[in-house]
Amino acid sequence: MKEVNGNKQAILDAPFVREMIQNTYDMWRLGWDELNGGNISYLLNEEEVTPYLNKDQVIRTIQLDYPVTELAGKYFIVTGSGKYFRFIKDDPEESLGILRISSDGKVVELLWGLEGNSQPTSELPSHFMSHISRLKQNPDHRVIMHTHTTNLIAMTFTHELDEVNFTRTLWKMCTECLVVFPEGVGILPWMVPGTDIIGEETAKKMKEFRLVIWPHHGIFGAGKSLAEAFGLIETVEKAAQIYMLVSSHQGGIKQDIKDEQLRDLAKRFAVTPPEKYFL
Ligand code: 2HA
Ligand code: ZN
Repeated sequence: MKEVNGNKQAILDAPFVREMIQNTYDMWRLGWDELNGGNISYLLNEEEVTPYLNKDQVIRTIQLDYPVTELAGKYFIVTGSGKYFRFIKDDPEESLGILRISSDGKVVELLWGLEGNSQPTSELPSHFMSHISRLKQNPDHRVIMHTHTTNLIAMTFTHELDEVNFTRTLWKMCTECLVVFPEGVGILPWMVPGTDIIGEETAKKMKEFRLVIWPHHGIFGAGKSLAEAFGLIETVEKAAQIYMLVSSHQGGIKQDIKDEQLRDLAKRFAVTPPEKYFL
């Protein structure tokens, strides 16, 4: 669709398409997204998409089994169901889709991509419900990212799944963690993925947290940009990696960051973690 001068620009050069390709490939390279694991949805402004497509030309509609009236008229670029992050760069038109939520919130209108009758991510309920939650917290919110971070998944087997204790452990693994996610991390019980119920539970946690852990599965991250959502997840995964390293070390942990040092950090970096994290 390369047309210039008043016509549509090549959509594969759109910054949001380039960013989706770059992020999904980086996520695969980090070992987070094996096979078809992981999914992303990225809220776009109408002005961002209209240079690249005719917004009145709906390719097909896809029924939602839960209405998302709060998102009516909003545009998203999403990853497709069953697509391999490793190969999105080779086949973006099949692997990615630009959608608009209909005015009644009951269907999504496909405007570009998901060729070959591809479907949007199986985790669409969790994504849309989480967007609704995060937009209420922050009008600049734009991205929901789900991925299978290796060390974090490992940690959900060996660490108790209490949100306060889990957060405290992560904070103590790398000095800057508390500054990056001062609100802590939310944790769901193990649940079947791809369902409305896990979507509702994830979205409830997203009122308080930008990071929600699905034990033995992976993580949901939210951000104002792909870079921010990725960076949050990357930071938690790094802390989890250090936890797995130190807890498998024969000598065990000999010293760590103390609570009063966490308080000093919060003060220095002007973040206000909830008091529940300080024992
Ligand atoms: O296969 O990660 O949770 C995509 C997923 C589902
Ligand atoms: Zn998953």
